[in-house]
Amino acid sequence: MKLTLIKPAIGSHGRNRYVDGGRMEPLMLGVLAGLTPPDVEVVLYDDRMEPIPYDETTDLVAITVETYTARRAYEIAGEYRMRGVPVILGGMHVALLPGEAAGHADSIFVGDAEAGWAQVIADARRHRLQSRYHGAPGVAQSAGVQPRRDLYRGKGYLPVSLIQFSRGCRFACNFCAVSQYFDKRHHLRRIDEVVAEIESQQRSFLFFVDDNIATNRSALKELCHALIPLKVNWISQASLDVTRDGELMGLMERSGCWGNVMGFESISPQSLRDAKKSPNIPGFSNYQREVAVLREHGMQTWAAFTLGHDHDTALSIAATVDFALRNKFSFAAYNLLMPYPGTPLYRKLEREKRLLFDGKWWLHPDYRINQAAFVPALMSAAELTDACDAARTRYNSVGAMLQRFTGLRINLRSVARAISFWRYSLLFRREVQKKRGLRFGLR
Ligand code: B12
Ligand code: SF4
Repeated sequence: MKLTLIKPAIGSHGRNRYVDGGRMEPLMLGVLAGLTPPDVEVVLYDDRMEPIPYDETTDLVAITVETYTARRAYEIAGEYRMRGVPVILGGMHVALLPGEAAGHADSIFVGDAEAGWAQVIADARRHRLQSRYHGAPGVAQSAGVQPRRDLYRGKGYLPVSLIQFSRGCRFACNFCAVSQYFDKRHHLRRIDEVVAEIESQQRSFLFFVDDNIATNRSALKELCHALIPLKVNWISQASLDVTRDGELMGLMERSGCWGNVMGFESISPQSLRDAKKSPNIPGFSNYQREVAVLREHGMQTWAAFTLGHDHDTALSIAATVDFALRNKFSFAAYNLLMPYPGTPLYRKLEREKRLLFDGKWWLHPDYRINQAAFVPALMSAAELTDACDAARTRYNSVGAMLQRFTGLRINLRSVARAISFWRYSLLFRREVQKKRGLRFGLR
């Protein structure tokens, strides 16, 4: 039997495909391949930069789907089904909107593959694929499953190994798909298995793709203790409340943490309350304490903002950039608040009849990336789109890069960190420009 795994691209500019210069290894496909019995031949095609050979013989096509890639995933599924090849779809978007996904595939997989993938393969061998499978969200790569990293070779991914320690998050931010998928639960992998995986691969720079690696602080402390002797460097995603635990911050630094993606989301306490961003709220004082702790531990923070909350205006968005520049965050993402299907935010905007693009921006042919998909409260959708674009342009200007580079305890901490700052700052600047006007799908 032969299995074809596919990571869809986001989209294109007319006939030109957008090739993501910052593409990373698709860990979910490596894990799916790792869960597949060894007698099954597995090939992986990454639509982000390589053509898909639709006419190559295969017995089953498995596509991973996020909301951003749904339109393209359905196009690819259509191509294979036209040729009589069975297609199964899985991933976050499928779990959030199974009814929609089912209309584009022979079978859908709702949830984590660990629990039910063996059954899919067994059924596919007998040509008896069921229309729907279910795998409860849980511990990643349970039973010591290792991702098939050999499938990534030669595909030009960034030189960082993706790895998972935990899945899920205990918080319930109203815009977050993860909180819905995991129902605020958190699942930890065994540390000895994580260590074995790190030792089984070559790289010493790791990205823990945990939704919130700090959601269970004692577990993270244990992980840090296990990482110290391995002499690796790592980045991850963590909620800001981690800065309230001095012991943990010290351990993260000692274990090689260079920094985390951290959801600051907003500089307005009212917006934080509206978004139920509870890790940021207690003792809010414009993040002075949190930023001081991050600086003290030399963290190259990637500050993530969501813009378009009901108290936001073009002026408050510009003030958000001032805040980020003043604090010299190494990197920052100015994300439009997006109504992801299945989230409380989506339901609220739907109730208030504020959704644009028929409420399905991810499929709508007129939707362009980084465009507001709802009517904001205090400005027009176009004003919100423009304000976010201006924020990205300003933060990625050469002047701003120089300003944020000069953090003595952070980007100049070592030659490697300085190189990393410039490498990724220039990469993000290029990608921001390339993504402008991008539409979903390739057709
Ligand atoms: C790492 C990561 C990234 C990395 C990308 C890594 C890469 N390889 O390219 C970076 C930082 C670049 C990134 C970017 C973005 N990301 Co991101 N990212 C993640 C994160 C944290 C982990 C994904 C991961 O690798 N997990 C490990 C693998 C093993 O787990 P998994 O993907 O969940 O897969 C399991 C199951 O879902 C299932 N499964 C998945 N696919 C399939 C397919 C089949 C056939 C089957 C059977 C099962 C199955 O089985 C797997 C094993 O259990 C997720 C959060 C999450 N929990 O998914 C967000 C997440 C996927 N990202 C998200 C978003 C919004 C983005 C951005 C759009 C952000 C932005 N505004 O720019 C961008 C662009 C995304 C894109 N498509 O290009 C959202 C997507 C929401 C949605 N509804 O789709 C998520 C869910 C985060 C969130 N808090 O909501 N991201
Ligand atoms: S802290 Fe992050 S991962 Fe957790 S619910 Fe909020 S946005 Fe989602």
